[in-house]
Amino acid sequence: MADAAVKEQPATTAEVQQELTDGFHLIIDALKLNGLNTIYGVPGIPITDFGRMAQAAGIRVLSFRHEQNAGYAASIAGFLTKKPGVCLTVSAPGFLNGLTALAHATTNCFPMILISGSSEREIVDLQQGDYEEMDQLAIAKPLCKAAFRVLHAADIGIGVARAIRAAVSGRPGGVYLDLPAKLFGQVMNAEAGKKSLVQVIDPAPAHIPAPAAVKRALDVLKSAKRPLIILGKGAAYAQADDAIKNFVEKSGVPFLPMSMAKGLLPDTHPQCAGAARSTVLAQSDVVMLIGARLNWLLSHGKGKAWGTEPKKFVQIDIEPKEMDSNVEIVAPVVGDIGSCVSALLQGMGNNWPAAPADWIKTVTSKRDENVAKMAPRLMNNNVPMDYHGALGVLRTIVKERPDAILVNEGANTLDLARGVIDMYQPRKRIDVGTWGVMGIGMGYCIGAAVETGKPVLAVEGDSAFGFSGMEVETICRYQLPVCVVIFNNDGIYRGTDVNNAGSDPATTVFVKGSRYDKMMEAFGGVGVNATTPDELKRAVNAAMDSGKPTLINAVIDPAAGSESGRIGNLNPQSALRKK
Ligand SMILES: Cc1ncc(C[n+]2csc(CCOP(=O)(O)OP(=O)(O)O)c2C)c(N)n1
Ligand SMILES: [Mg+2]
Repeated sequence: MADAAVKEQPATTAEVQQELTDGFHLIIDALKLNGLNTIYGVPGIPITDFGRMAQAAGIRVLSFRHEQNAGYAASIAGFLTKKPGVCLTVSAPGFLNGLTALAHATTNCFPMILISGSSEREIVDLQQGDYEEMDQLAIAKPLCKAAFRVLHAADIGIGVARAIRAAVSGRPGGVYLDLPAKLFGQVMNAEAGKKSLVQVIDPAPAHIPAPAAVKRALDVLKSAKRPLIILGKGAAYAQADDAIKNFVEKSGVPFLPMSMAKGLLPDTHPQCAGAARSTVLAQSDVVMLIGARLNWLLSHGKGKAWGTEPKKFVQIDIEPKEMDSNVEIVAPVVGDIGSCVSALLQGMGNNWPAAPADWIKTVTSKRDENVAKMAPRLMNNNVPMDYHGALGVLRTIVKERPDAILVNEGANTLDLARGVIDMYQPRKRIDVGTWGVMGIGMGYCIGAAVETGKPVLAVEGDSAFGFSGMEVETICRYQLPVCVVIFNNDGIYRGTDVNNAGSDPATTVFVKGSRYDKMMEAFGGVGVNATTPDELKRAVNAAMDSGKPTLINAVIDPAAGSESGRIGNLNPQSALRKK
């Protein structure tokens, strides 16, 4: 105790200060040493000065209106860069606000570090009621991949190093780093401080797959009569774009991209089976999963969607525990996606047989039929607009601007946009992910714009937007090239629900005819109310050309949507209500 008290004494003379460093500076130095040059957060006790000092030291510190949005920005920064995105919050409530995003990062396998200030350990542990008291480390632990607390300035270097390595190595995920208020002001000898810092060497070591596993997987694939490759967002994360493209093309096998894997190969690629999803799931006999999990998004690999024919699954994943999670995996290939796909490619040799022609024909004709069926709907000029009319416009804009990043959330707005808008480049579509969570919108826009410098187009349900809408001020403040299109159908799923039991509105409807565009104008951005496909087209193109923060209120027919978009079947039904 006496020791700590001495350490916490502020230095008194300029001479002494020169020889000392402190927690504030060591954290900044540790982050910078490891190339973590951006922080997303919300200031307050005990991290306000830390944010100021970090900014002064050349770290980009983006200040948000709510920690959850800062956390989502950090999580998507992790996905886009393969470096942990850093979110910084105050104690208890700020920490809890950021925690949703940390859990989201872990669930989606995005590397992220949530750094939260915390209050005095001796008071927290005795539960004596400190300012924003909470045992944050204990609460974070079950929701992230790893959680650490640093108590001594001399341990900051190793603490930050552990956090980085835990976030990015193996299957990436969220890491919590607890920094008690007292740590920031702790002083120590500057030279010793410098020596205590750790530059993480090879933070995400390659996991090379076993040759026997690679051979087994290729043998199964070769034996298939109706093979299918499913690309997941793990494949997009890997940044092994050329190897994946070469492998898929050399195999000749139809591929199905999961939502955030769209664009890894263009959705217009001749082998893309996106528009024949039900056919390929039901009829394939061998399915190779690359960085995709057999979770609910793939109906757990069984049941009606997968048809009645027996299936063999080959799975490529860095996490051995993923194998056999839902169904038997006959050929598990454990390793990082880049190493695995390169090994597969090499193992194919030069005489790999062409994919069975009758199967390719089945898939292609189904796909072409579905695309042709959809085409006239996308060109409709209905007023009020329906989803297809509005999405047809956005589809063309993304085709013309393939390097723009598309952010997408909502129910109908999500499910229909995912199907309609073709992607052409890897990691250009970012959305609700594994949980189907609402609220990622503006955080993702900011994270994507900051990390990539590319223009961002957000396609948002009016409900979805509401979860992070206040961040339009942040977008305006940092002058980010973000165009937000709100599909305003007056509510959740539809704007037509009525409550017959009283005077309150139905639970799924919002104020009719809301003008979200005015929110953007309030902060100096451009607001547009678009009621026709043509108005929408002009407004989005102007926004993408100018790079000015823009919000377009796209007025959609309130009756156009369906309950829960494409996943209405997941709603539990009341037997009583049916009577
Ligand atoms: C954090 C969170 N809360 C609630 C939900 C439930 N939910 C699913 S979609 C949705 C909103 C759908 O409405 P909107 O965004 O307007 O899209 P629309 O179907 O109307 O196009 C909600 C609230 C969720 N997925 N995530
Ligand atoms: Mg809506």
